[in-house]
Amino acid sequence: MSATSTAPLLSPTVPALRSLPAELVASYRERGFCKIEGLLTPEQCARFRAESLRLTSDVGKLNGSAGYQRVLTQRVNIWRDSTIMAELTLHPQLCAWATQLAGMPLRLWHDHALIKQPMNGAATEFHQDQPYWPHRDSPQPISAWIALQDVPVERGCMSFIPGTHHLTDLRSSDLADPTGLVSLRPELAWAERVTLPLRAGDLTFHHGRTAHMANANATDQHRVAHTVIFIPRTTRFSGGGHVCTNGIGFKPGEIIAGELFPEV
Ligand SMILES: O=C(O)CCC(=O)C(=O)O
Repeated sequence: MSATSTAPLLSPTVPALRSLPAELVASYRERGFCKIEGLLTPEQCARFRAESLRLTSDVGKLNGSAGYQRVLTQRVNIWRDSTIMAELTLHPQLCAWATQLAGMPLRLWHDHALIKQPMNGAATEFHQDQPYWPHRDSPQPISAWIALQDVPVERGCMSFIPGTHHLTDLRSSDLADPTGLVSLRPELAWAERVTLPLRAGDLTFHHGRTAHMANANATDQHRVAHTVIFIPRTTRFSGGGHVCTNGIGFKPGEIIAGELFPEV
């Protein structure tokens, strides 16, 4: 740069990215989850919440078994249908934190709106995420779960079982079945559980193998969460079926890549 040139000014509306403290990263790697406060302002939450509810208002009529619909109203890859939700899914600070925690370059796997209807009466039972996915060579998948309104325990916040991301041999369990994960590993019935209520705009990150659940929503308001799932750029297609890869034509062993799975 010449002595007379000026450095470009950062737009005042784009805050500089913040790094996470080393202790928090170490704790995430050891326990498989962490909580971070203050990703979004109340105004941003209100905008994303309204868009999420708008785009999920007819989802219940479209898909899912009755049992599953009671647990969650979900819309996968909402970022592809809404530039507003894409702003959240590809939020630079969110992507930077995910990359720092995973410790490797990532791409988007998918996002979803995850809504619990008022008084839905059904918890999302303990499960690991990775067994549902058609992936291999994917050592550090990481999910962000962002609260778009206050989520106290009684509105369906998340709980995690520390250290379960080290369990690599489990199969998928039914997230409407309270005995599902425990039937695979009975000792998990006695494991420590960490429950993390969140204020609007706060989030948790969890490893794709960390066992987690969310309580039923016992309030008269929707519980609106937005989740974003990132996978290492090394992740290969295993050949299994999944709504995000069905029909794309990946061959088993091929790296999952392309504009539907952007690098972040
Ligand atoms: O929001 C929920 O009820 C469950 C979320 C979940 O299982 C996940 O984000 O992986």
